[in-house]
Amino acid sequence: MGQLLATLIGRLVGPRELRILMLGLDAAGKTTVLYKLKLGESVCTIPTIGFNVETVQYKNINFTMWDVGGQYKIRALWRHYFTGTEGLIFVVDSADTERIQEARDELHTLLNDSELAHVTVLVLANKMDLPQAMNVAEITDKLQLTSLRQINWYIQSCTATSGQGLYEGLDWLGRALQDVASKH
Ligand SMILES: Nc1nc2c(ncn2[C@@H]2O[C@H](COP(=O)(O)OP(=O)(O)OP(=O)(O)O)[C@@H](O)[C@H]2O)c(=O)[nH]1
Ligand SMILES: [Mg+2]
Repeated sequence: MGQLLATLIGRLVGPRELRILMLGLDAAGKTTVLYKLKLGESVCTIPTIGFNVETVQYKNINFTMWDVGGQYKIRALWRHYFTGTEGLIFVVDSADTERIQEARDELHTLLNDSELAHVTVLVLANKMDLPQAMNVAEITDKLQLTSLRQINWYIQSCTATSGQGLYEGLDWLGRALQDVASKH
């Protein structure tokens, strides 16, 4: 009986579980984001072939983050990770002006998929430490975020290598998904 009560209470106040999918073009910084959050360190990455998955606990939420490789040839694999996704973190290299349209196309294609149509989206405008980085307004415009009328989205500038901006992004995502949960 005591154990049952403990389990029930644990369920009520225990950490919330959220399944997060992290996508974006190759070299946007997804794996750097993941391990900066997990380890608090900027790790030396190699291009991801396949995926990394880690659980990041922050403010009573367990974010299970799936970081899937973004190289063109393996983007077809992204859809295998859609099921059950509550939040999408779309990572963009803010300094890559040449590929921002490609990033826009990939994001809009993702959100046209019925499995992701109701997902909550955090765009991480990464690599803000680079001098040529576009600002948030410019990236919002280039990604055509304001055309996503059915989607609850937010754009956060960040630098994955230093960690600047990452927890602000998680704060928004946690709150936005809390609102979704409380409506059901
Ligand atoms: N200057 C700068 N470089 C960064 C930042 N974040 C990541 N990088 C670098 O960008 C390169 C690619 O980072 P990854 O994290 O491997 O990129 P990815 O999105 O996981 O790439 P794929 O696995 O190929 O999809 C690495 O050399 C990182 O060190 C940042 O905020 N600033
Ligand atoms: Mg990677």
